[in-house]
Amino acid sequence: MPASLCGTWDLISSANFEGYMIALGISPYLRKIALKLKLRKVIEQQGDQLIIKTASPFRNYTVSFRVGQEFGEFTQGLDNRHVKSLVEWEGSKLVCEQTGEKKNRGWAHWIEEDKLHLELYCEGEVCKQVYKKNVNE
Ligand code: ECB
Repeated sequence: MPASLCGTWDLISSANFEGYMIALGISPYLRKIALKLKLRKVIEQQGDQLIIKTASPFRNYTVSFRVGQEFGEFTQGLDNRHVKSLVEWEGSKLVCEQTGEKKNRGWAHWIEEDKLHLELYCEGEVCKQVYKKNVNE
């Protein structure tokens, strides 16, 4: 059983977020704002059902899905695209494939040394983020 992703997690490091956003076609203006955000993940899980909230003072984004079941995702407030998403456990990694206009797009979450790790990828660009558990929330 993989370590639980559940809880409130605050961003402590981010690499190549810029490259990922460029691959998604985000404007320079929005990229500049996004790069400065203190992102937070709030993850809830009940069996195969997960909710991942990405929160920031600027915008929030929530995705809710069942592991193993493809769903239509609209990335509202991000790049505003419609994709078909499928999330599956690959060992201890929770891996999402987002099929649509952008090739090789998706993300993966896993726990390593009590930290929540995230890779966001799109068309060859990989953004790597690490989150620390916030025990006060
Ligand atoms: C929701 C806070 C970010 C708002 C950034 C605003 C403008 C920039 C527009 C697009 C940037 C592209 C992605 C933003 C990065 C993080 C948001 C969620 C990324 C994601 O797919 O998270 C997954 C995995 O945790 C769950 O949705």
